[in-house]
Amino acid sequence: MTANIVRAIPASPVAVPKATQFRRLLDPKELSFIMEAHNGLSARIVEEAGFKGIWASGLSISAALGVRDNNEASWTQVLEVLEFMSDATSVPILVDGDTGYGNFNNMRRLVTKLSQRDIAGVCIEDKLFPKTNSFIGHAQPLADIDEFCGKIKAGKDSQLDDDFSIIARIEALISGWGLDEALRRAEAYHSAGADAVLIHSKQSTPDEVLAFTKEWANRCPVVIVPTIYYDTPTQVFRDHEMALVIWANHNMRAAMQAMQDVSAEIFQTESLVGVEKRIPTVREVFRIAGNDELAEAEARYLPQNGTDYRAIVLAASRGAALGSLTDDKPKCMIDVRGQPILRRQVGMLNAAGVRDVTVVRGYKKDAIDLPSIETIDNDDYANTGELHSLDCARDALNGACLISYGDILFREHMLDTLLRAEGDIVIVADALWREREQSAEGLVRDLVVGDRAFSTDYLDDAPVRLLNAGGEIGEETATGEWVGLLKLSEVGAKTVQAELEAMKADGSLGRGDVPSLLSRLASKGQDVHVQYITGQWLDIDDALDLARARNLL
Ligand code: SPV
Ligand code: MG
Repeated sequence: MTANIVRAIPASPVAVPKATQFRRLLDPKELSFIMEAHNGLSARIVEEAGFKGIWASGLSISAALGVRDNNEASWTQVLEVLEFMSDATSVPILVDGDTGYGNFNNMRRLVTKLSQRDIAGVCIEDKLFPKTNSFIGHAQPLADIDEFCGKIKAGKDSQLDDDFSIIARIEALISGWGLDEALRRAEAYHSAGADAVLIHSKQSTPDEVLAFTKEWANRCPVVIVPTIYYDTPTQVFRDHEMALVIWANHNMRAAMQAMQDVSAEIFQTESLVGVEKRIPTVREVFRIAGNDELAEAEARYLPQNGTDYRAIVLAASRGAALGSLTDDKPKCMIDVRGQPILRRQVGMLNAAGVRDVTVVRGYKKDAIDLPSIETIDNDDYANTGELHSLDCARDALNGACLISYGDILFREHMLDTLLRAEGDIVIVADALWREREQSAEGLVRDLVVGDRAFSTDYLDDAPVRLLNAGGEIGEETATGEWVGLLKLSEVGAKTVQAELEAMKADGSLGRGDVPSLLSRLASKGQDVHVQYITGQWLDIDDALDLARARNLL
């Protein structure tokens, strides 16, 4: 049994085995239906539609592989398709096994392999290998009854699950041998161990099938394929106590029509416009493929790195201390060695795996026109502060994320260190802040106080907790300077969201800055970790900073 397979639609741990589920569908007391599928996608669609079982049609699998229904696909190629179908679904699959791909010996191997792949049952037809589809030509030769019974017995002796089903398909009506021959064969196959008989017909009325079921009187369950007598009301099948109806090829035919239409239209119009709205979205493709499960698994099993984070860059302010350099653009767009500061930062984020970058714009917003960023506007930037900008980006603040000022430059290792740091809220602070030259007059540094100062001790890697942050901190008590970059886990982002709401409620949000939010969190006992760095970053506040930036780079 393939109990360990990871399914995109996981089977419930207490799921009834597929072979047992299928056996229940063969109970004549209630008419059941199985629907054709021919690959993993169509199998999953059948299950999602509500069907309790799947018909792995030989005709459809062949057609989907671009070959004829004449055993042109080898049985192992069919087995490969079945494995995808079985892994993609949790309802049982009945396989169209054609004639068993050879004699009793081929049948033995087939049944064992199907059982190993968690296929619930196989239907074999009493014709000769290589088979031809029953709806082609007339009077195809039938298998010798005894030889076919031997095949059924060999199959039953080879199944690995007691509930695996072998269904004997009787072609006597289709080949023109009549009702008596069909009944004779049904009796023989039943005695040989078949779990059900499939009585096939290519008449446009159900009469001969109904005549068979009446005579047969449910000595074992009856399965039908009403492809040609499709307009028979389903109640008729119920009234005749049939067990199972196979809707045999309708997904393959529907897909063909859809593909023919869409290919013709795109070819003729040389455009996608006419079809885009009437076909499933790419997002729907991801959904049905089970991408959500993969995302959850990645969060569980992959080491955390930048790809789990998005970034919110606060870049709404002008940066007036830079004078005329900011006449036509915000300071984050000032060129430093051939690139705007923000472009450098976004490049750094992208290189660390953070692809999803949202920039909050305000002053001269149209100048922020970098490719591959999302933008959100704080149009009230002149009267509001950083926290209002952050609040504008609250939709992006709904999972693991980095928050960065738009005017800072740093080296790659700083981002790596931050991404590796533990904690739901982690801020980066420069322990060597005293060595940095003071920025322009009147510009306040974002000093912070951690519960421990930076240590050069190799063994000291316990997290440092933030005690306080913000403008009022004296230089004597500060242990670092916040560089304008922090990291939030999903939980941390929720905490920050909640604090923003609280600040909105008490009126302190509007002009608030990030340090004021951090100090509120710290004072409430919230764990905010401080990741110390030692220089090698800068924020661009004035012309002197710009000169330093050139040296840093
Ligand atoms: C199939 O679906 O391949 C079948 C059923 O064998 S039928 O085509 O109706 O014979
Ligand atoms: Mg077939």
